[in-house]
Amino acid sequence: MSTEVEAATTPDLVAMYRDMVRIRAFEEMVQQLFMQSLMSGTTHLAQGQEAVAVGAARAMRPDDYSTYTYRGHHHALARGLELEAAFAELLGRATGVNRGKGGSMHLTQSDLGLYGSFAIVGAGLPVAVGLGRAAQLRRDGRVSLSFFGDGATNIGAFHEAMNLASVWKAPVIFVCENNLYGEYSALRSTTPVEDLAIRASSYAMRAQIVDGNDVIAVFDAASAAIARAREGEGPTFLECKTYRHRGHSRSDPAKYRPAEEVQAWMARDPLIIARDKLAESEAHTDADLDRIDAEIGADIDAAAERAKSAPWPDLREVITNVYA
Ligand SMILES: Cc1ncc(C[n+]2csc(CCOP(=O)(O)OP(=O)(O)O)c2C)c(N)n1
Ligand SMILES: [Mg+2]
Repeated sequence: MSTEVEAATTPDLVAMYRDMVRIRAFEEMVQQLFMQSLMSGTTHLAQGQEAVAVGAARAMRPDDYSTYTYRGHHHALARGLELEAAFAELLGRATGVNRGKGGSMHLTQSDLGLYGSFAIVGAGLPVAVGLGRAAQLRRDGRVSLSFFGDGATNIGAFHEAMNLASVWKAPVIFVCENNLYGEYSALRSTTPVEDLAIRASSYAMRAQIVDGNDVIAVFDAASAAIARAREGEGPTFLECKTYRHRGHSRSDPAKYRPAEEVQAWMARDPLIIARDKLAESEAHTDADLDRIDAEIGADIDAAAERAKSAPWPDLREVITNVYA
């Protein structure tokens, strides 16, 4: 059985720009809500990495699967998670997508193909292989995309998942968001290779290095990998080179990163790259794009306000849907 809704075959840059702006503005608001102590716990923002999530999501079919990490707002929103349900979840409200029990690190909605954000580094990869393998056995044409950081490539589960996916020729795309840093450590201090794509060769797996800040480059690479996976040609490893604008979590000012490095990557902000391309096409003036930004800003403010006034879960719910 295959779905009648097919994935996009040509990139719609305006739509992708909108998606990226929405994610950026969502995370700016999340930062503010944390600073105002309206959210508890911690949060891991992905500002700067929006093009990976949006380019890949736009290449997927609605019934394809995603797994991702504690840094997962961008992946959940890119695949259609509603703003208000996301804000309410982070605020612990009853209207949150997981009824306020998951919070920032666990945005999950199976009917959008969002099979989970995993806080244990590398833990989402074997699950993505299982989802892909199940689709392969059912012959339903679905593919499974696993998003993870550079740090995960030094975890055993990464290697086990890559190996089995290759042996089974499972329809799985391994998407590494190489942002050059693990929790606080530079990749070069933990890893002997600069290009992580090389690691796929141990598993006889096709791999590609992608400009992870160029949403069209990500869309094209993901589309090609997904098409091969659907045709039964097996898994692909995509190494998306990118950078996060902030530190690891809200308590990390990231002082350990050289200022020139930060500046160089800020100049390659995925939103700037997309705006430049849209301006080149002459169909969209700066004023048009500013109008899009303002519209989305208003949507974000309204969704956050609604979530802030949403009810708290009933006390009796405290022991439902959790392992005792
Ligand atoms: C197995 C495991 N070890 C350590 C940690 C603590 N930890 C959380 S995030 C992180 C860094 C991961 O870096 P990376 O995979 O590059 O992802 P990024 O945070 O850059 O998105 C670490 C070590 C963990 N959650 N799980
Ligand atoms: Mg990283």
